[in-house]
Amino acid sequence: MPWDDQFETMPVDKLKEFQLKKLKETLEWVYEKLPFYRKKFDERGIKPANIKHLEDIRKLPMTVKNDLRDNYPFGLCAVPMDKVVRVHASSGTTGKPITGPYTAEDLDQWTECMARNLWAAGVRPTDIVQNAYGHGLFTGGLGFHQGACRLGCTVVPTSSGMTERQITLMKDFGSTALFCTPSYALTIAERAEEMKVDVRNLPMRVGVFGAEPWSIAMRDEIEVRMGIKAMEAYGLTELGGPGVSFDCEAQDGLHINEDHYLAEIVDPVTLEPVPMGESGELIFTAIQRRAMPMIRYRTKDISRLRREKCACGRTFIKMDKITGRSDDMLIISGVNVFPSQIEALLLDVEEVLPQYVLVIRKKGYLDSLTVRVEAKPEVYALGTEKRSEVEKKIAAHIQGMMGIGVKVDILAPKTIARSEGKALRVIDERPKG
Ligand code: DLL
Repeated sequence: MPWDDQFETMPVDKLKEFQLKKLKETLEWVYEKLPFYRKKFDERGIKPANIKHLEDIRKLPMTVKNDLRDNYPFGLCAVPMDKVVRVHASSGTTGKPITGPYTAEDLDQWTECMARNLWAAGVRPTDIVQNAYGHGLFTGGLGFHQGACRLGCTVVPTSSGMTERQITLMKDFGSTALFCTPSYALTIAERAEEMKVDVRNLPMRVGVFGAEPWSIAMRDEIEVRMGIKAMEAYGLTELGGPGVSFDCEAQDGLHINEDHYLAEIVDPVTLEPVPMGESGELIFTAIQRRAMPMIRYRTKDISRLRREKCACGRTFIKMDKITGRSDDMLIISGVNVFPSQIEALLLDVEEVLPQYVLVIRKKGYLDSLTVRVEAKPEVYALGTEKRSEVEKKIAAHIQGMMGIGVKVDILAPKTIARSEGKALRVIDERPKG
């Protein structure tokens, strides 16, 4: 049984009717309240009343991250500040942060979306949940907190970092669920092994991970090392945070909370829709939010949509795990490469740890890729000859599977900085501009 039996299993035609109703209301709302959208719609000669079918959404202009930056901090907020009860923000590595204001009702909807997410992951009111997402401006900490509170779980808001303490509390409190980024889950697993704590023998049974791309191989690795089910959450600050889509027990794609988010997939270059089932960039329209509804937001996240019957009974459309971002897609010798593909290949190699960094440099006109990966301590100890053998083996594996030549550097264990939040996996040393 899903958390919400009204929407999560609603027949698709009814769901679409509901979406159209909410879309129309939202378009009227932004057109009336926000000069930003009114101007963009007027430039295209479109009035909200022209949208009569869901497909008509394609007539509307898209919104991009820069629009949010240009309107920093609250230019895209459609309600007066006295109706805003919370503001989150995403740090971003460059430029101004992206802000996410919420009305009380927006917060309530978000909480409901997170409750669905956690319930579908198998979290129950009896769980003691250790929430190791960063608490603060980042939407992960408080989003998961609210969802777990709604379920009635025992919530332990550890936030991220202080890894030893995470493990001690996990043991002392008997935590049964863990919320954090997948890379931090691995950091915890590794530290626990060093502390001679076998997480597999603790009551911990399920993790809900997200906020960064991770491969299925990495999911399997976490499941084996921690002896838990590794479930997923997806979302972004611009759309209210996690809770946009979520894993169910089938672990076969993430159900999108379709009564709140209208999803499209487009070709990232032409911005034209791609046929259902084909890979492209995810575009979302938030159809129930009021402080900052988003119209056709370009996520830059690459995925596929699948409308199919799911074993769990939910009718919500599914998106595949994110395979990368259209903007950090690497092009190496003409081949499109996503860091997650390389990660999956590294996890096939038994001599190395799942700790890696990809370094991109420019060599003449061509990009070159160096994969820096840590060896397991016992392999590293075997000396340079063994290391260069493993380097060659990995390079050949990547060449064989992806058709690109890379340089592999085997590093000593513990040389790559461990993640407490989103892992830094790519260092781009190409000249800018
Ligand atoms: O990362 C929200 C979140 C918190 C999601 C906790 C899940 C769990 P931002 O900081 O705004 O929001 O970053 C959003 O992170 O566009 C994706 O590129 C990436 N991302 C989020 N979830 C996933 C996921 C939060 N499950 C950006 N898989 C998004 C892959 C993800 N990438």
